[in-house]
Amino acid sequence: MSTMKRNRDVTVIGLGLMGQALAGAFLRGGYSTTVWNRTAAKAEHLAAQGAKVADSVRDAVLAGPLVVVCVSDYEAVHTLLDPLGEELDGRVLVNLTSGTSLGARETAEWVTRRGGAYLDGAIMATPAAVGAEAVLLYSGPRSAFDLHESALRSLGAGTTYLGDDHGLSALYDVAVLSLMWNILNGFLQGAALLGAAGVDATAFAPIASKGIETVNGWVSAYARQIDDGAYPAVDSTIDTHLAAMEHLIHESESLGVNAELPRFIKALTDRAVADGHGGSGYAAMIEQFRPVGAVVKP
Ligand code: FVH
Repeated sequence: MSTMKRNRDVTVIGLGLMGQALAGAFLRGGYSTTVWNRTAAKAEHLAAQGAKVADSVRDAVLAGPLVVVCVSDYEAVHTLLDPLGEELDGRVLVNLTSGTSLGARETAEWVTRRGGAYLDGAIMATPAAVGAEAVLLYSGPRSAFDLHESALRSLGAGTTYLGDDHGLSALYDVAVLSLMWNILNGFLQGAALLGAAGVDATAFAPIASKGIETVNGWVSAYARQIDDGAYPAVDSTIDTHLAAMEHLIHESESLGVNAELPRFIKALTDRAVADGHGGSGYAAMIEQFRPVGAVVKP
């Protein structure tokens, strides 16, 4: 691998909603920004802001030492980059396309074989937050992150390096998506229940926010219990939770609200009780989510 150089030239490949926001943030940060997109028209307003528009993916990659790609999926990433060879030698490729940890690790091997360094990234924000408060996660070689840290920081105040394992960004990404959908579905279940009694979702919203804050306050202590593999019932036992879940199911059923989600949660909880965790704290439910036969750190 050639010596990696740092300068103020950056490339952005993929100018969808997110790619345009990324390129705009680099331009505002004073970086000389080269862009390329399959549909060339999407580069026009960036060109008006000072971006250089490359004629090909190859020219875009050759324009600088830091190449950021953000397209729909990994298939598109490979469609664009597989025809390249030595052009990646000595460059850092940062892939901000959403995908899986396996895809990230395979792409890392592919880039490394061509003499480049690979950082996988996850954007935990909408385009409007890019260049401002956005959280962006990176994983891959520390040296590659360090080399381009200041450029990457111009994309978001929440820029975070996770570690050498290229798969970590994608894993954190899906972990946070899981969190988001579980919280949102809980809110929607609650809004449907109250809606059945004529209560507007806007009336529920402040109480829902307080409930989310309360749960937020439990996360650190539960994380410690999960890492320790011991789940003392500091606040409430799983048996107590189970009784409340039954109220939720009965209310939902009697009001004609969809009860599939609470029934599923109760089914998991029944299994935890059957495994002997009725008297444990809620963090013991982790055992219903771990892969079967997972080895827990001592
Ligand atoms: N937008 C968001 O809020 C989320 C936030 C979290 C992370 N995501 C991920 O970012 C990736 C890109 O998302 P996007 O919002 O920019 O998506 P689009 O606006 O739909 O733009 C898609 C770009 O991908 C290009 N593209 C797709 N397929 C190909 C292909 N086969 N060859 C070349 N380019 C391709 C597309 O090109 P064009 O249609 O304009 O010609 C756009 O540049 C994504 O992984 C999100 O999960 C965003």
